[in-house]
Amino acid sequence: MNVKSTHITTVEHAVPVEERWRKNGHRGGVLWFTGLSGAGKTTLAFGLERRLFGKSYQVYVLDGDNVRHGLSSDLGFAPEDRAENIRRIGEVAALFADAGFIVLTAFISPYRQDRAVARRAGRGRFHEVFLRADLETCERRDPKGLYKKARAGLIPDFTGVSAPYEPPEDPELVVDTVALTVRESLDVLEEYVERVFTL
Ligand code: ADX
Repeated sequence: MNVKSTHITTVEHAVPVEERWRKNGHRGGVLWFTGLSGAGKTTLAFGLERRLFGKSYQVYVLDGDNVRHGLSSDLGFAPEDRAENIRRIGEVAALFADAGFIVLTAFISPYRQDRAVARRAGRGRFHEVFLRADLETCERRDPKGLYKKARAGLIPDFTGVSAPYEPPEDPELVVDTVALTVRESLDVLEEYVERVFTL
């Protein structure tokens, strides 16, 4: 990663991350959801946040549509814009993880290279979760009516229609959201969180 500034240093935090973990009762880290639009990223991220919050976890969701209204409001969907979007989210998620949080990110993040950048930012606390659902199913779900618009030629660079989705090659977790109900998917995710973020 290129750093434009010169004459900058890095300072140590006064509170070591392990102390934050002890206070929270769990480790921090990033659960990075990736998958097609309609695969279930938003539903499962917010559903998992609700469940974990109820169990006193420090947890927060970063969601594509929300972040694109603020942090990434200057970006569109061309490959270089998506790369910058994912780079920013990767850095923000890593900061949240450093602050002791379990961060759930819900972005299509269709390019392997961009996800690799986010993984590096997460420095060993990055867990890639592939929400697997075939295009046909996602298109049938079409929760926002966007596939219909994309097929009508109204949305350029639409993932799965006129832009690619590169599935993860070696994700930490795969959730098949076609075979599983929302509740079953949340059970799998909750179990994973309890396994990897326990002190
Ligand atoms: S990403 O590719 O950069 O990771 P991100 O998750 O932030 O995408 O945004 C995806 C959301 O933006 C979709 O859920 C959809 O609501 C909306 N969207 C608008 N245009 C597009 C497009 N061309 N391709 C994909 N999603 C789009």
